Amino acid sequence: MVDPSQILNILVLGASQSGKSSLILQYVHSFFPEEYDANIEDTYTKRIAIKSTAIAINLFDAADTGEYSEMRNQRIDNADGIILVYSVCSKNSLDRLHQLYEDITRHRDFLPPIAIAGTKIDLEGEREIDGIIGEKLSKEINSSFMEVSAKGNINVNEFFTDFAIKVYEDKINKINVKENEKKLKQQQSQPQLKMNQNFSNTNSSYNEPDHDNPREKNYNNLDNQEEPKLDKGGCCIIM
Ligand SMILES: Nc1nc2c(ncn2[C@@H]2O[C@H](COP(=O)(O)OP(=O)(O)OP(=O)(O)O)[C@@H](O)[C@H]2O)c(=O)[nH]1
Ligand SMILES: [Mg+2]
Repeated sequence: MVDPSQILNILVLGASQSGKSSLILQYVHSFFPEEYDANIEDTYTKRIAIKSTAIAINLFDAADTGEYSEMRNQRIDNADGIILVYSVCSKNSLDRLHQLYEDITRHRDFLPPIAIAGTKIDLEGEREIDGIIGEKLSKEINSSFMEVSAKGNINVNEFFTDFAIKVYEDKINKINVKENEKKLKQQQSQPQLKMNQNFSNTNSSYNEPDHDNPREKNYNNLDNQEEPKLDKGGCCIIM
């Protein structure tokens, strides 16, 4: 069975035409599509090694119709990490990013790791958003941040790899916390069981041993063969 920590489900959200699909395709297939393919929803898998462990990263490329989507909400629920993309050449795409972030916080009580990508930095002459603005936003929402370009293949690998490591560590932590909680519950239920046993023992009436009774003789013989078990509370040792 595959260890669940070895699969990272990462949701990629952002305004239409912000550059989500191009970014994912550059990372997964080292390819920049010259033709614009609108609103294609797809899942891409990239396999990498993190700390010598083989990890499969599933990237969900979510089309942004701007409308309510039950599917998107489910993906927000199930995501181990979320990437928010805006284009540095589009103020509208940054506004949309704010809305998407609000949708996420409304939907999930505990946020997964989030990373912001400001893309299309190869189009420096068309820039509408300064890098400091993206940086500031990422600090406000406690996310990672990098400016990238799918077309120029700038920072793409670094952006995804750094984030995957963060998501992986977060997932391992969550799994460990769950396992510890499970162990604690088991430990808490065990003394309860012992107490119940002790309670029933103290309630039972004690009879003088009848040494002529063959069943009791048998017990005595067994006792003699074994070391007395002193740690079993509530029992009396028959000498
Ligand atoms: N110059 C430049 N153009 C880019 C870059 N990334 C994407 N584009 C262009 O921006 C347009 C939209 O890119 P997509 O990757 O399709 O954007 P998207 O966010 O997937 O769009 P939807 O699927 O409609 O939501 C396309 O024409 C791309 O060629 C980039 O890094 N630099
Ligand atoms: Mg797309």
